[in-house]
Amino acid sequence: MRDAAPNTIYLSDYSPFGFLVDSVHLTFDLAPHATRVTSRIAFRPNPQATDRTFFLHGEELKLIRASIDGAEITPDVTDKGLTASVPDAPFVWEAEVEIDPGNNTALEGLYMSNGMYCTQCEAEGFRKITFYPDRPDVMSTFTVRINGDLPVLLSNGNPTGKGEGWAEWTDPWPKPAYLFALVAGELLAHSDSFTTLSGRHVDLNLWVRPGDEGKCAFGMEALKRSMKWDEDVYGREYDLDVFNIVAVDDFNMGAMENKGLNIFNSSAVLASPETSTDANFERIEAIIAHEYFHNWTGNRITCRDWFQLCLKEGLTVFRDAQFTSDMRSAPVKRIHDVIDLRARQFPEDNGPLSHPVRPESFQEINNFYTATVYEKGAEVIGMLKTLVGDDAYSKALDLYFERHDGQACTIEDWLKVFEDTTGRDLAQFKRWYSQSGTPRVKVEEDWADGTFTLTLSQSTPPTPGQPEKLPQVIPVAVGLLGPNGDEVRGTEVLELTEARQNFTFEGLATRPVASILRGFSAPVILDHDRPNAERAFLLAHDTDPFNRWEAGRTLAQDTLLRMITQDAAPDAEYLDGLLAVLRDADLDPAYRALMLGLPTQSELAAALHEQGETPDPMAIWRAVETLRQATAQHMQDLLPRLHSEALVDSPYSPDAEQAGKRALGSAALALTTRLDGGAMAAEVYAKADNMTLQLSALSCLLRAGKGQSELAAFYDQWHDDRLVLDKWFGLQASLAAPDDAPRIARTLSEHPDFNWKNPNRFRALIGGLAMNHAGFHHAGGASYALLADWLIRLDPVNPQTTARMCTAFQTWKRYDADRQDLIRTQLSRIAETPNLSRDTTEMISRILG
Ligand code: TYR
Repeated sequence: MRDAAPNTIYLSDYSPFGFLVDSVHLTFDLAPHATRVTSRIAFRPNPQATDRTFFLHGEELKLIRASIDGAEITPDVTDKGLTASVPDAPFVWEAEVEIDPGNNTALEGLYMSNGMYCTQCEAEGFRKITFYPDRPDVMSTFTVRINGDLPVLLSNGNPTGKGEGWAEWTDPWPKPAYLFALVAGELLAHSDSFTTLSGRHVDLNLWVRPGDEGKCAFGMEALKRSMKWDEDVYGREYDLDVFNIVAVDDFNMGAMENKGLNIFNSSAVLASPETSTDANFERIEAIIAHEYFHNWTGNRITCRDWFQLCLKEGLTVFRDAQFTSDMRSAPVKRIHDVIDLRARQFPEDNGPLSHPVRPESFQEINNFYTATVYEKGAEVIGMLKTLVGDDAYSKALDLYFERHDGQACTIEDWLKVFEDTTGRDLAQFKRWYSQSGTPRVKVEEDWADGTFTLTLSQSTPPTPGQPEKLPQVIPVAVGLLGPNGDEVRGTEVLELTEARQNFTFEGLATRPVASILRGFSAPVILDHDRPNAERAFLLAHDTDPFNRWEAGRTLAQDTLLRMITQDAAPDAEYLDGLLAVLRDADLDPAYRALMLGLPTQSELAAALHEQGETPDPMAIWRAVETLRQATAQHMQDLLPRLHSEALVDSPYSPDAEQAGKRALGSAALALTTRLDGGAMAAEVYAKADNMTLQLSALSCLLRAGKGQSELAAFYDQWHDDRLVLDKWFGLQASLAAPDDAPRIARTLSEHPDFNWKNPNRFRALIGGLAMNHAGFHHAGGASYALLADWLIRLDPVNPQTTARMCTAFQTWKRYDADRQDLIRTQLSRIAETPNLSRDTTEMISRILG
């Protein structure tokens, strides 16, 4: 579908660049407001291309001079780049430009953070550094000389020269410009080394600002574990003599996989027991692994164009999830991922921002670093692996690395290695990449004469630009349980390929209970109308840990929906089933903690909307409160035992075992707080010697409407630690009672520590409010207005973070007419702001629909 937007870029318009780049030499003369960048680039005509227009991207650059083969030229420069006439033979392009990193608040290109120079080039930031064909299919080797009066000067590749006030780096591996990086500053290294499978010695450094040295050890260990794991599991070795990681405070995303020089948001790498929670440690380990794994899936093999983003991101998320499963608990990791998918990807896929895993058009690529591209992209790979089997998956990956090393590839290339290794036709499977929306799978059961029949039907609702959907290949993992809970049929993968299909199981003595979509074998919404007694049975007996958890989740959701719509009382089957699971000391504490979780209020709103009801955020909030209270009462006698099982008496370690105990302890503390008014939480807070306990106790108190003195003490203790202070902002906004939330958030936004230009701080407060479902949807619309005020204010400073935060409005059409009016007013107000960025313009217009 072609829309009218003039800046829209289409996958179908792809054509290769007219020239190849043989080498790039860059010289940086660093100065905060007048950095000079000199480039010498060897071009040659691309025999594969027909269009020989010589266009180089370039934005916000002051051109000082340009030459071709040594002869000065005057190119045609616009605000997007330049064109010049060039020889029909190899030639050398030279240019000198001036840029202003000190005033670069968008954090794309070369910018400054606390006196340190750093870069962010994915997706299209390199064009803010110098004129260049800034597209991922143009790959070259880079040599970089940095002149600057700073002790640490870093770029990609290996160090090849160094002196007073300068350093030179050479990256022997051809790469696209989005993987370029430069860092300069007063930094300290936490150093270590790793010897690869074939004996290459690699120096590892984690560079941080003075004062942060004590927060590096965990990240370094995680890096070494990642390097080893990629050798063991994928046979992938590191390919340079050094691997540098730099922590930076001002960063739009989590981290960036620049070749040999990963740049991390400090929140995604710095960790200590006193300042980081168990969840922070786990996330850091996963992000370190993710960026490291990109060295093969992203860097050695990159994307032909940005429509193929899932080629590197979906695969790398899948790989980091495998890593976490191996390092920690596989079922717990799977449940976490499904919770996250439902919280972030499902709302996207079922609202105005829905887009395919491989989008077909965009205006601003930064708006497509989404949960769909990343997380659904990873789910698609998981399904592929389930369908072809583990061995075939390994063979296909080996072929992928062998066939495509050094290339910029497409999803077609990716699927072809699977077709070539397995002989399987993946044409229908490919729809997972092109169709947007979450498929619904309806389950019907039949039992006659020893034969159990499952009828599965699939349908996907219309999404923007895609009114009609075709059936997809959906792997549905199924197991059957007998009446005493024994598994009478082990897990089998049914392949649902048609709109409606029957699957039969013969020779059964009694009617089984089916456990369907085990391990969440496909990212779909299951519609299975079955008695709660069966769900309770699965909660007690399912041998598949994911589905056992899911049975509890479904019961919880069902009772909450009936409490909301029919004023029903909390369901006894749910409460009894939960109690039995929590009592089972043989079950992993982390798993039991997950069992105590509930669907989010936003998920409940989606479920109501799906049933044709208009969700009332306050009614949802009250139902959740009531159910938590009933759960606390029901578990009253068990809580002391849970607290003692959760005790950790050895020194703090972020490992899965200890973290699991603390998770159970926190979940139990939340329930205890509902019974003792916060006495125990205050005690835990006072004694806490790590951030996990401190934060969980503080959360319990705030949720109970208490904890003001603890909150003040927390600020006094931590106001100098920017990452902990983010937690202080986030907690208050996300946990405020619905009626207080808009006022608390507004007051915090006037706090002197609300450095709103720092993306972490902005996200902590404004994102925290957006996560507070009933507070955000407060009836008067005060939170909507506050969010819009801040989006309008941030947009000229940092379009990327602004555009991403607009997603808080994406579910607006679920709600009542009054709320829709209030939100529409705010969306229009943003849309009408003069000079709104391309990023935010695109997001708002898609959300408005
Ligand atoms: N490629 C990064 C990753 O590992 C994400 C990223 C994307 C970071 C764009 C920054 C950015 O501007 O997922």
